[in-house]
This record gives sequence, structure tokens and C-alpha cells, in this order.
Amino acid sequence: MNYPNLPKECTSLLCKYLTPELFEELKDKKTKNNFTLEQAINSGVENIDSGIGLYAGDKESYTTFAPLFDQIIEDYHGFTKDDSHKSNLNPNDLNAPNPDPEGKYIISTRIRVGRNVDNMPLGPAISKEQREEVEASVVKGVKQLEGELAGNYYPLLGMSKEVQNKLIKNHFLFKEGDRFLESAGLNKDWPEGRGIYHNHDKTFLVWVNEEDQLRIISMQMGGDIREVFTRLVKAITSIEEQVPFSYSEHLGFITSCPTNLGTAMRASVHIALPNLAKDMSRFKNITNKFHLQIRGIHGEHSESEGGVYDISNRRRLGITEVQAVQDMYDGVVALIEAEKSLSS
Ligand code: ADP
Ligand code: CIR
Repeated sequence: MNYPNLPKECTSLLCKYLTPELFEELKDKKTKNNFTLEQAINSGVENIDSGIGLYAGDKESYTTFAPLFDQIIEDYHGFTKDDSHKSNLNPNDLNAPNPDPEGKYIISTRIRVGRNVDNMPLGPAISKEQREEVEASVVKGVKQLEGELAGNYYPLLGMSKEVQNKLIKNHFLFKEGDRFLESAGLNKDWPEGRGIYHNHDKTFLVWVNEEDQLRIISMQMGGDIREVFTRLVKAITSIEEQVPFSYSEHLGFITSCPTNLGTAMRASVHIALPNLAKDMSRFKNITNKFHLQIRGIHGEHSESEGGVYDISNRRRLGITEVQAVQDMYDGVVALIEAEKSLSS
């Protein structure tokens, strides 16, 4: 493979850090699962509007291609190769009383973590048989869940388009055909091995074999962030007793996208900020100050509708889970204050 064509207008972290010299240094390296640099960078090469553009095929990718991954990890998370990751999943340490008890701004709250099964390749390098093995072991694990977490598994294979589209529209299920995941090799053999587990009320869900092998999700209407976090922690702890997760002392939970390493947590609200939306520079000053990311209403790479945004923590590595949620909470309090001042 030759140095890829990375046009000047490409602003992804891949384009920023993949110099011809670094490419030469890494181009012939391979992990034990035969994952190559070419595969790792393909999403960013094919999608020049990527934010990041790089994926790992296995835990080893983070060491084999470290000179590239480390720079991108440091740029995104502010986490250097000498830092270490730490965890705190204690809901009592979270200071998050409902910031919008009257329900004027926050529509819903969702917190998810990504997880992958220990000693398995990640999605970009997994075989069909291994993916099915992952599905079987996750389904066996989640079927043991009890009480509020008890539910059913619905494989994508055999699900009607009508049910699938309704779940996607209502924010419960992952989209189909994402071009970033497609070029990363994450949509291979679709829809086999993919599915969703959820409880009766759809306040607890597990996505199986999408970008990560598990996405463990807690969500509900309104702004009770602490209740959502508490349910998520209960779920993570119970699933971990059944399914061994891939973890590194340095990088925390291993995920296929380097932005998700560490806590692998994204805590978000869907929030109506119609006035602030008219002053994007003020809006972004606040989100930058609190390390927040703005997404559209149908997830990553989607647009806002009617002044409603998905606001979430941006940092996930080198901070604890409690801090990740606290980032989101503190920022949301500031956003509501600003919105109120503009509407009075
Ligand atoms: P991820 O959360 O895994 O990073 P996406 O950004 O694609 O992935 O979001 C997945 C789905 O979750 C989308 O349908 C999105 O609208 C929905 N979602 C995210 N945050 C919330 C929220 N606070 N309330 C309701 N749905 C949400
Ligand atoms: C991209 O590079 O834009 C996609 N591969 C998604 C990257 C992860 N998303 C994020 O942190 N916003």
C-alpha cells in the first residue's frame, strides 16, 4: 500500500497525524489477528469528513500502531502515554440533582458504555464465527438478569423492517448502513450476529455487535441523571459477572474507536435550547468550557431538529465514570442558565 491520498481539506485527527514518515514506519506491521494499518485507517481514508478516522481491530492494535494511536488519543482525551486510567462507578459520588425538575428543557437522558469481550478480536477484525460466539455469550449473560433489568433479546436477523425502523426512530436501536462503520469493516456479514436486548420499559438496553460488541445503555424520559446512572451501574456490574470484558490498566476499557477508550461512557441529554441555537458561538463557548460534544437528534453525524440537541461528555479516558457524567451535568446546568437568560 502507498501513502493514501489525504486532501488538504481533510480535518480528521487521522489526516493531522498520519505523516508519510509515520506511514512508512507502520505500513508493514500486523497484529496477531492480521490486522493492518491499511484496515485501521480505511474509514478515515474513505470518509474525509471523519472527525477521527481510525479504528482498532484488537487490543494489540493500540500497541502495534501506538505511534499513531497515542497521538490521536492524546489530542482527543488530553491523555498521554504516561497517564493511567481510573474508575469510579459509585453513584453516591455523583452530585447531580435533576437540573430541570419542571421538564421545560430536558427531554430525555441516556448513558451508555461500550464493552468488548476479553480475548476476542474487536469488530473490525472479527470473523463471522467469532461474532456469533460473542453474540451467544452475551445473550447467555443478559438472560440471567433479574428485576428491572430482566428482558428479551431480539436478533436483527428476522426482525421486520417496520419494527427495526420504529426502534431506530425512537432512539432505542443503532442505525443501519453507517458509512464510517462500513469502511472500518464493522458492517461485515450484516445483520448476522447483531441484535438488541431490552427490558419491558426500554429503560435498559444492550446493543450486540455494533461498533462495539456490547453497548450497555440506561435511558429514560426527563432529567433524572442520577437514576439513569444508578441503573447503568447495576447493569454493568451484573453483566460483568457473566461476560469477561477487555480491559487495560493504561487505556481502561478497550473499544474499537479510540474516542471511546477508558470509561467508554457517553452520558447525554436531549435538550431543547432554541434560543441558544441562534447564537452558536455562545453555545459552543459553554460546551467547550465543560468538555461537551454537540450531536444532532438522531445520534452522531445527524442534525438538530427544532432546537433540540444531544449534549454529552466528550472526554472518556483518564477521568472516572462519575467525572464523565459530572462533566455533562455541570455543562447542562450552565446551558439551561444561558437559555433561561435569553428567553426572559
Ligand atoms: P452512541 O450513543 O453509541 O455514541 P449515537 O450517537 O449514534 O451512538 O446515538 C445512538 C442513539 O441514541 C441515537 O438514536 C440517539 O438519538 C439516541 N440518543 C442519544 N442520547 C439520547 C438521549 N439523551 N435521549 C434519547 N435518545 C438518545
Ligand atoms: C469519525 O471519525 O467521525 C467516526 N469514525 C466517528 C468517531 C467517533 N466519534 C466521536 O467521538 N465523535
